[in-house]
Amino acid sequence: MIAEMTTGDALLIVDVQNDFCPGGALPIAEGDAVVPVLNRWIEQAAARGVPVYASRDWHPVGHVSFEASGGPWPPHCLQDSEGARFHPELKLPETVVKVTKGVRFDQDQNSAFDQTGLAEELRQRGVKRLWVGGLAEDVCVLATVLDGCREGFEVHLIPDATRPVSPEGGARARQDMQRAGAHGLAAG
Ligand code: VGL
Ligand code: ZN
Repeated sequence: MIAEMTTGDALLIVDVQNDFCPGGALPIAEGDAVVPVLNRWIEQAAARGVPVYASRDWHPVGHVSFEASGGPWPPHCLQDSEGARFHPELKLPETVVKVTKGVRFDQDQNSAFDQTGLAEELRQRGVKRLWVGGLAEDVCVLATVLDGCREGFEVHLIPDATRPVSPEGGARARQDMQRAGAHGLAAG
């Protein structure tokens, strides 16, 4: 699949941050297992001149998505914290474009496209096809893939480069992504 990356493609890495990996504030089982897989994709992207985008969850103190504010999640990815840093073994290129989200006081932004201008940026760079991996498969990867399809990109999930918060959520997310027209998902 990696061999298919070519001009007009972009690699979009969603929220591969310490807090979503084992030992973090909102750990996803095997979250860190996506890192070596994504490193191979990053290497291939560099070899083929394919741009790399990396989104990050970047919450203010007391964010609306935190339990104490009535949200579903424990505090995580606080701006400038160790937990908000990209996984230390993720080999992001110097040319990586970071997409910061989750900064609003009044609402969460699960999708990397949500009020970030990312769709416009990608179109301006001539991107037509997106290869997506990262965390979590049933939260921010799902929302990003659905928005990417809606925005008219040909979206390919990299199945071994993502992990869900829950297995059931992951199964539902794969169905939803497939229905939306995303590629890379096994039939059924
Ligand atoms: C995410 C839960 C809360 C994610 C972000 O990146 O998937 N999950 N905030
Ligand atoms: Zn969050």
